[in-house]
Amino acid sequence: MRVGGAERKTKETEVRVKINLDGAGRVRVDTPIKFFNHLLTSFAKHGCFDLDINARGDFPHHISEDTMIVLGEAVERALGKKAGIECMGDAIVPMDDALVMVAVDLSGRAFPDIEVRFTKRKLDDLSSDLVTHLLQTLATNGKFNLHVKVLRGKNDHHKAEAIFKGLGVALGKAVRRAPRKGVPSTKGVL
Ligand SMILES: [Mn+2]
Repeated sequence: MRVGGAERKTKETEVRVKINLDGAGRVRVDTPIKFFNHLLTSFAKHGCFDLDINARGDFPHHISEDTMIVLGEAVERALGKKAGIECMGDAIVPMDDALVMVAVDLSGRAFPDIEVRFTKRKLDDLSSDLVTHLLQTLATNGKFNLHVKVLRGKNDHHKAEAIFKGLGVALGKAVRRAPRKGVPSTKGVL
């Protein structure tokens, strides 16, 4: 089982994350931001990860951002040396009117490219401007390439949920074991 855990305690927030990449979608996400919990639960469910998150703090921006920092670190720890995995993964995910593309490469290089626009300021209790910020934070701290593009869609809730489902599917594919690949780079090291 590839399990990674990380913690962070500052004057603003206290966050604990544990992820099992070889899990079965057993999820317990406990933050004060309901819509954020919903997005992370979708992510873990569709990646078939076991995910245990507990986060508290002062403001939703700090709590959600620090959770993504710690989640990125936990994913990186769970991956270890990354030998014998697919390394790349992608997903095109519809959710009614929304259609979203997500692609990841667990390259060790932090490179987020997130293209989404929301019409509403809030996604229930999460500020919509945080979605891009949170995805950037995850890719930066997990040290992977993350491309997200919303191809179609009107409903903001559907767009956001399709992104996090796609993130789960794409990351789930990227971490899948591929023993014949060895180290998944022509450099011989990642
Ligand atoms: Mn911030």
